[in-house]
Amino acid sequence: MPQAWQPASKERHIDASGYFSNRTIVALTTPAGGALCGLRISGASAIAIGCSLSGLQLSHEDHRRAKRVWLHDEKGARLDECLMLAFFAPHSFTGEDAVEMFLHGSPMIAQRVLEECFKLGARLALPGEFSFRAVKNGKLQISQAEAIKEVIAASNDFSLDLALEKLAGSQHQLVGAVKNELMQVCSLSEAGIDFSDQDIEEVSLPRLKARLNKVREQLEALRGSFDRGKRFNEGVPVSIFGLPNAGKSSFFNALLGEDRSIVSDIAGTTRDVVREKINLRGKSGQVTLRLSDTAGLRESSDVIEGIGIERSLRAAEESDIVVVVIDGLEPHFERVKAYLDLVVLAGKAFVFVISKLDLLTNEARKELTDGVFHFFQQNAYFISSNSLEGVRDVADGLAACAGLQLIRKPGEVVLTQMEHVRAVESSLEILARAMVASDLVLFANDVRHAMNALGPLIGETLPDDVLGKIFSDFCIGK
Ligand SMILES: Nc1nc2c(ncn2[C@@H]2O[C@H](COP(=O)(O)OP(=O)(O)OP(=O)(O)O)[C@@H](O)[C@H]2O)c(=O)[nH]1
Ligand SMILES: [Mg+2]
Repeated sequence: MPQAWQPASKERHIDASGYFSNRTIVALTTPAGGALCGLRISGASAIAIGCSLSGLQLSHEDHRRAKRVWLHDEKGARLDECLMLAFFAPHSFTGEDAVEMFLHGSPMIAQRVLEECFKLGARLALPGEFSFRAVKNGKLQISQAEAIKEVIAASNDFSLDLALEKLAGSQHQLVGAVKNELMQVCSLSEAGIDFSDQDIEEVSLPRLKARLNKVREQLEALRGSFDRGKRFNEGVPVSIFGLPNAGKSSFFNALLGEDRSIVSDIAGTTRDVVREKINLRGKSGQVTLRLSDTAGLRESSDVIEGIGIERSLRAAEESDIVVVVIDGLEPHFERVKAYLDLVVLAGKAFVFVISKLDLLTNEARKELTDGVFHFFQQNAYFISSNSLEGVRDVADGLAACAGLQLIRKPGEVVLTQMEHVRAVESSLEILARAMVASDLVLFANDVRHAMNALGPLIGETLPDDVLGKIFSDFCIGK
């Protein structure tokens, strides 16, 4: 049978078993080509390789001491002058003996030093293998290792702050506390089984179920955080909404600073949803938006346009912020309002933008401001996508509005990984079963399972291939 066509996966296929080999590993920790280039060696031969390259006799006294040295190859030829630090196990990032060097940033030097390390017995590290070893040796929690990846990949201030908090251990602490509570409920219920002939209130099923309910609330909140978590990394969804020819695509292009959507004076130009990400700098930092330009809304006998309009309405429903663009020359407030009434807009923020400022008299501006206020009880921005007047103000308003969606309570943990949500969901399912358990034996059993289900969030009970997958997404050298 012919195989169904599959799009090429972007995943790198790395044999997870490679992570379990104990050979000494080496990799660049910074891209070569800058002023300096970092190189890290970790494993049993790391110190010997450092000694061989530098001619030094490194001892425990040299732990974490920077030394300025010349490196030479086997034949005594100069490789580079560099700064070198030795770390003795277990006091290193990986928990193994390690050497770090800061070479001059020449790619040629980096290549020569790497090759010399290979000759001396090291192999090139797999992506994230240093972090993997740190986790394996108990130097780093898995959620912290994942946070390193997120810190490096963060593309806006909000996702960076979230990742840094995770790196500091916030997720690990919260999940650890939840697991502890489950463990206690489990122990109490087991004690209740042992003392079932005595009537001890503390270990009675109703009492334990009440205690469990509190844990469920915490886990529910954690599960609910994922939707917001996506907004931190992928951006806050914002759709542009309005009648045909209102100037939606012109505004979209003006905001992006590029000619992304087709603009024309023919009503119904945009058919499909055009999506683009943009980073805006607001008062509370840089924020990412997922912007959608959509088809203008009107009654249309054209089937394709009709589908586009349906998509516009859905895009608005899927957004946190709806930018309503009103044509400054032909505002048609009632029609705009009728379309807004068609979509479920509860909980959304609105930004009203009146276009074509360059063609408006002061009198018209006043009428338009009043009109928006009358129909929508909102203030409006005026913009010209031609002269770009007013676009900066809308951008600032959007950044502020999106920033509000991402505000977290102090210490609030937000999940950003699908695997973690799945683990929380499966734990919640088991806890729901525990809540209707008819006796302590069944109850204790479910609570224990629910506790184990949370393992992936703090790096317990992870099969090797899953571990390998987590680290293979890292960059090499981390
Ligand atoms: N003078 C002026 N013309 C504008 C401005 N914004 C849009 N236009 C013009 O208005 C017409 C429609 O602009 P579009 O951006 O394509 O409008 P749209 O809302 O995307 O329209 P549809 O895709 O058909 O729904 C084009 O001729 C634009 O050049 C503006 O700020 N000033
Ligand atoms: Mg358009």
